[in-house]
Amino acid sequence: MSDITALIDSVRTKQPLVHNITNQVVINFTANGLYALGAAPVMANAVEEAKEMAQNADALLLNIGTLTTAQVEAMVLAGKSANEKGIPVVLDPVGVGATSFRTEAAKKILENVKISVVRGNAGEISSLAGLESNMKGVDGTSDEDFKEIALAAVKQLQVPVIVTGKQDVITDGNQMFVLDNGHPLLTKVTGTGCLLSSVIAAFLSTSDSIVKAAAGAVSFYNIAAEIAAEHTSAPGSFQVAFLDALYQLKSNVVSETAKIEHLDIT
Ligand code: ATP
Ligand code: TZP
Ligand code: MG
Ligand code: MG
Repeated sequence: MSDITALIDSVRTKQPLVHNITNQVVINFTANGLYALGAAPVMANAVEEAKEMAQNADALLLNIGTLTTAQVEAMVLAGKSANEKGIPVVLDPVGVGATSFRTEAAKKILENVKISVVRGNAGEISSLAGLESNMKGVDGTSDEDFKEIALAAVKQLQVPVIVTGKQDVITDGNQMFVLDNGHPLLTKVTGTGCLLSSVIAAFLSTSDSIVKAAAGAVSFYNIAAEIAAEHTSAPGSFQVAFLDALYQLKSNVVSETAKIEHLDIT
């Protein structure tokens, strides 16, 4: 897709500020990843400032990975504020289905905030769609086909959905992208899904098409992982090489390397 080049260039020119309300595991990695690719991070969790910070941002990321009751309140306040401003809001429903607290929190956020896109692994998205899911903590799988899971979730939630894994499926119910880049080492470093959701938020802030921006973001991210894996085969050095690749990866290389299948499903 040739417009991926323009999309990546516009993110790097605009340097969008992503307001992250995210989990304690991935705060540092997320901030460094956003800086590396050319965006900017701010982490602000407090109920007292969530609304105001969202007004300063270009995109909002809500991630339920290490949730507290106060954080759910902050997410709803920030989400409503982002909706008023008209900036994109990405929901990463980490571990949804693993506990009823997470499931109720995700439901509350989806009921109160207009979410631009939900991104999760197959288990998480299956759980939101009301399908069978196998959650092992925050890692989730499903025996269902990723395309079916994504379409069931869009139908259930009425929100565009991204299911990530070996392949990635992005759909709003009208168009579908099936992506085939990436590397298994991404699953050996915690927070790679969480950072991806923040990267998608950054990309959404520079585009009118949610599904196209998401396809560009996921392709960019997964090609950076492929390049990082050319330099190492172990998780610790991969994490460092991956941040470097996010920084160095040229937009035209992404266009040339992206494996994207576009399906019209209307
Ligand atoms: P989990 O909680 O199971 O780790 P997650 O939220 O971290 O899930 P993943 O589905 O692991 O999210 O996706 C994170 C990134 O890793 C995505 O860019 C995805 O495309 C990529 N990815 C995941 N599994 C593979 C794989 N087996 N091969 C290639 N890329 C993968
Ligand atoms: N536990 C709660 S949040 C979290 C863990 C391990 C990080 C999950 O990150 P990701 O990106 O979903 O692998
Ligand atoms: Mg992961
Ligand atoms: Mg995750």
